[in-house]
Amino acid sequence: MSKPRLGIAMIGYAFMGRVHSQAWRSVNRFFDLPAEVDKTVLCGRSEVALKEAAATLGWAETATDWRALLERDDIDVIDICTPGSSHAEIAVAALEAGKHVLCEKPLANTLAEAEAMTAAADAARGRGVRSMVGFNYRRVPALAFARQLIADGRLGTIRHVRAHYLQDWIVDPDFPLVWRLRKEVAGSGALGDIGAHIADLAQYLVDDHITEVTALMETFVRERPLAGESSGLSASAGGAATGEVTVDDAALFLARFGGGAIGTFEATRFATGRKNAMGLEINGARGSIAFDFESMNELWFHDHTLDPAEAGARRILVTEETHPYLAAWWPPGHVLGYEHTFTHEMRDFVEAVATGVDPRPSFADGLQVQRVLDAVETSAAEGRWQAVER
Ligand code: SOE
Repeated sequence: MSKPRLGIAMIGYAFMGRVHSQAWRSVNRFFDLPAEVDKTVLCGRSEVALKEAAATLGWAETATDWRALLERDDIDVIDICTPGSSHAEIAVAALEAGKHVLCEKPLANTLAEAEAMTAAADAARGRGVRSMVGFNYRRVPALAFARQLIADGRLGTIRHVRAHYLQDWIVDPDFPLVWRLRKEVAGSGALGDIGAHIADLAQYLVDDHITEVTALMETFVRERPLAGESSGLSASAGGAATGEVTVDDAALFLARFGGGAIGTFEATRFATGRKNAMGLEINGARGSIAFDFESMNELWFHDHTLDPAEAGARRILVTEETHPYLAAWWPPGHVLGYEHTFTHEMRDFVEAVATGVDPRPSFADGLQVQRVLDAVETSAAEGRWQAVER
């Protein structure tokens, strides 16, 4: 008997659009799911670029008007892969039209937008309409396994969470003023783009909420060359074609968790030499875990209950078929990559939609992250501890 089908319309086809396309293409090839996805429509603004992208990424049709997609009966899911400035408008309209929504992180550019999106998701849930925010790193097998270890009590009471996300792609002051460096499009800089990932992951792994923060944010390079025609920015009068950077280059914050743990968080695009170094170390009374995305198939685990003569952190290669998601892939030791985390994300989303349950992270989870980001910005601006509202 043929399986139910889910028509996908994806809005945006840059980095996230490309990796989502790969995930939509592979999810039913590697996971036996209760529904099959069709890559039905790729939606964007530029007709020519769109058609090339649809051919390359394997989408059946193209569209330049996302609102028209909400009227189509052959579209079941709206996959939002656009910059944060359009997340709220698209997601709220799609949910109200009865479309399931997968929205890239961060959920929104402002707390108000995230609250509106969460309210729309709550209302839509009552009509069986599902929504999820794309914190893909939750689906790194080593991190899903770490969460299991923590949930099983193997670390005991959590004392410390130490998280960083280190990149260096804008260290060169001549790197142009792309959309990620403009507040009106991105909402914030390193904080919302990569700080959101570690704020979500830390809370997810320890199953606890950040309750207050104190923060420092910095913008090292405040003027950059305009990013060309696509920037939509006009050259400054008379001078060289430069524009103002209106977001943070780096954000650091200390945090308290509701259960008593304390945390240190660093998100920066100026960690010269570190390309996508997202890492965490979590210390508990009975043990610790440590992870670095640049070695994403490995988890370091220290069991403090062992005889000190035999204790110490050991490297677990998270590629056994008993590890999360691994049964779908290769034999032990044949490691996975960044793209697989998105296939896992689509797996969980499709299964949830097809079986009528709410996927995680929900928009409410995304709102909690947005509240942390908002508190970090307030704290950095006012130089004091800031509570994270619930
Ligand atoms: C930032 O450059 C970025 O592309 C993030 O936006 C993604 O969420 C992260 O997975 C990789 O780095």
